[in-house]
Amino acid sequence: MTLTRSELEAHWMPFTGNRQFKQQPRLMERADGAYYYDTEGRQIFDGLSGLWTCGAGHNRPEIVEAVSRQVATLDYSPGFQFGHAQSFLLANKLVDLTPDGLDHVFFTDSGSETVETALKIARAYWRTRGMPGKTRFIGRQKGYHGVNYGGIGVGGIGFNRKLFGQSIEADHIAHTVLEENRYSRGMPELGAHLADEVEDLVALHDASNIAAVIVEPLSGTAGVLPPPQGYLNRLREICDRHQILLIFDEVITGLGRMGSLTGAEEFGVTPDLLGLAKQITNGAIPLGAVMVRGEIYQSFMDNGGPDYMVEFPHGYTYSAHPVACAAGLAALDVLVNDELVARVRKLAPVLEDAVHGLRGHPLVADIRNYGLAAGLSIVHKAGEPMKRPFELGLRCLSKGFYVRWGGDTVQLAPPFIASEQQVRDLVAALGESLDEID
Ligand code: PXG
Ligand code: PLP
Repeated sequence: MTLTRSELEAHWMPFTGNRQFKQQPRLMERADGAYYYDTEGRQIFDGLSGLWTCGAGHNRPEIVEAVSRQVATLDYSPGFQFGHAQSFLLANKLVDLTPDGLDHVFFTDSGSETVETALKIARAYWRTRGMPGKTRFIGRQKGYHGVNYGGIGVGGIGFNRKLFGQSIEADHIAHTVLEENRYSRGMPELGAHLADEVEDLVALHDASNIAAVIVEPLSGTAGVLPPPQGYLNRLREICDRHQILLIFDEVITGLGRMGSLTGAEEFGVTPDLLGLAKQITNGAIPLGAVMVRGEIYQSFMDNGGPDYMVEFPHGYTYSAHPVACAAGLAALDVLVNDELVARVRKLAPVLEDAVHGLRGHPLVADIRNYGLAAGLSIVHKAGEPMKRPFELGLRCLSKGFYVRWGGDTVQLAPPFIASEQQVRDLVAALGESLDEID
């Protein structure tokens, strides 16, 4: 189906140049496995797994069936004061798949809600412990934690904040992109010391005023920034020393992309709260989750008053939506049964070798990768800093490859089910596109 120019007007599209899009729309019609098919009948390789969501490939029959069955059986059930079995089964599965100690799950509908929920749990937890002064948050430059007010407060991408005025107050430690680490394969060597900036903020505010540090173990949106060796361990030590909670936002890194079930597992550091979304349903239905350490949950239970009282006044109409939970159960079964995490580990060196083959191109300023994710920084065009990545995206599309562009970066995150040849072809299309722009 094609739409006229006027039919495109009403929908104000998210994170999109609406004026350009509506002149030159890019409309997907259907998808299958690692491919999209657009309204012009083009086959397009999905080089970002949707928006980092669809690692198991599109339209998985197991997920389609589970969703269809659930929507026809129990389409909705009140999430407050009532329950249904799927959410408990899914919570148990998530507890099994994530590091020991993360024993409870609070469901949300997106990554942004996951972040807001984690921030609220952190502050409220300290109140349950009799430390109401611990309210400040520490985020990181270049961090992306969704688009709601808490998330942009702790987030560190100026473009996503500057229009919106006052948010929650937060300090930001330095990002981990260092000149000396350019073209690192996997975790860069230098930069663990950057975690020590948390100590400076403790000296400034005192730990009695700080609730939590929140980071993405690997920053995705900012252009795939893997953590420097030892950095996350150092953050964990500092947080422990000062009784500050550590939150990992694993909306992108969670559930396979890093070559382990979580970034926490891959990098060997367990946070107090761990946020998931995206891959949790393989993108089929919106769902997010906050994984919570046992002691935190218990503190709410112990301080909740009479047992009919609500211990945590928080939740969304669609928290633990039955159809989303059914999708989640099916998607996690696919992830485990098809051994997709092992598949990521196998493909990661293929992507690494291919993408680092673009080093030396005059328009490439840096290349980074980890697991099945890679980011390239593109040399700015004088006066038009974000133009080249956009042009690259369109060039790749014309060759039948979808990649993500944003800021001064281009990102690749192919589906876990991709073949080695498909991964090489994706990078080759990007290489050709680099040759075609000025
Ligand atoms: N935290 C992190 C670490 C994320 O990557 C969110 C929170 C917010 O999730 P929702 O579901 O509210 O969008 C995200 C989302 C991209 C891209 O291409 C990344 C995200 C979303 C859309 C595009 O880098 N990250
Ligand atoms: N606004 C109004 C007027 C509402 O009644 C509700 C929920 O009942 C919300 C916002 C929040 O919606 P949700 O629970 O889907 O986040």
